[in-house]
Amino acid sequence: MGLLYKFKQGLKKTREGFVDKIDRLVKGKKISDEFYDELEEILIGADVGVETTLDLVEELKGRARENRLGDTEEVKELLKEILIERLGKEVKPLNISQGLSVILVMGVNGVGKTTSIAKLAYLMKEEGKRVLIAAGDTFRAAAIEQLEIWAGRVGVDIIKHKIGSDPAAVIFDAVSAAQARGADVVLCDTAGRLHTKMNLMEELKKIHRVTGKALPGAPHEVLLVLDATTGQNALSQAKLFGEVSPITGIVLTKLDGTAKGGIVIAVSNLLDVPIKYIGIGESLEDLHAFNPQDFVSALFD
Ligand SMILES: Nc1nc2c(ncn2[C@@H]2O[C@H](COP(=O)(O)OP(=O)(O)OP(=O)(O)O)[C@@H](O)[C@H]2O)c(=O)[nH]1
Ligand SMILES: [Mg+2]
Repeated sequence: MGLLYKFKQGLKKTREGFVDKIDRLVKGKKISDEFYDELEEILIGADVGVETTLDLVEELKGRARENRLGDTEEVKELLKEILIERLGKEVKPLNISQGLSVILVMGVNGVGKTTSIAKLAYLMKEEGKRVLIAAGDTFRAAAIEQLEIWAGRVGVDIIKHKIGSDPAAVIFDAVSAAQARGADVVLCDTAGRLHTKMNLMEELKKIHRVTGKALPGAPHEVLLVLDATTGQNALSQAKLFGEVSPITGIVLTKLDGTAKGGIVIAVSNLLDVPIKYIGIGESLEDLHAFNPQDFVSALFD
């Protein structure tokens, strides 16, 4: 099965629930206020968000007029172009340094942090990198076990402490071990839930601080994992976590599970942080570096 085919399959729900509606609209209507109103409805319905939709359609109208576009098929092509422009055109690679790089992975419970770490480890290992995983979610015993199983499947080492121990200490140890073993990357899991929200945020701050002590310049990346199926809620999570630690990239998971993949456009438009990876399934090969051009063409072409 080809990679592109799998990628398209992963985005099937969004293509059917969102882009197919645009196609039907384009086939059924001439350029008119009604056409644009309906387009707005479709975009909002696909979680592009009200603010982003209004902004997007205004630009679309303006440019369609300037370019004297005659039919809705051309408007659809222009929409694709604008989407790619807004999504940023290029892939935003991870900031991996020459020596050891430390990547913290954060997010609320259940969004896909642990799975995404396994998938990232898999991708990096394929690229020939030596990867170490840190079991920084010490809140649940099952979390450590889950990560161990993934590490075994991928074939990378894991550093863990006992349940209930200090996650910052686990990560400190992992960074030291990585230095001693000459690893290239440490991927750090963190908890998504503690007894209270406040504790979690304080804990993440501490992890950030201690990581910098373990290795000057670290963390090199702080990835925030957001679940695409939670829609606009994902945006408020980004705000909350952004207050704790500077986020350097978004991993948007579970795009395969939603027809509202327009959330990609909202996230990219409203957050100052690039989407670096998207998750489109539960297996190891289902994390992809986010490429706006490929994304838009998988949806529209
Ligand atoms: N369909 C689909 N499922 C995903 C994807 N990413 C993660 N999942 C599933 O989401 C569920 C939760 O994933 P975890 O990786 O355990 O999430 P977490 O953020 O580590 O959760 P906590 O440790 O409880 O905070 C699992 O069943 C994963 O298989 C994805 O891209 N697509
Ligand atoms: Mg987890």
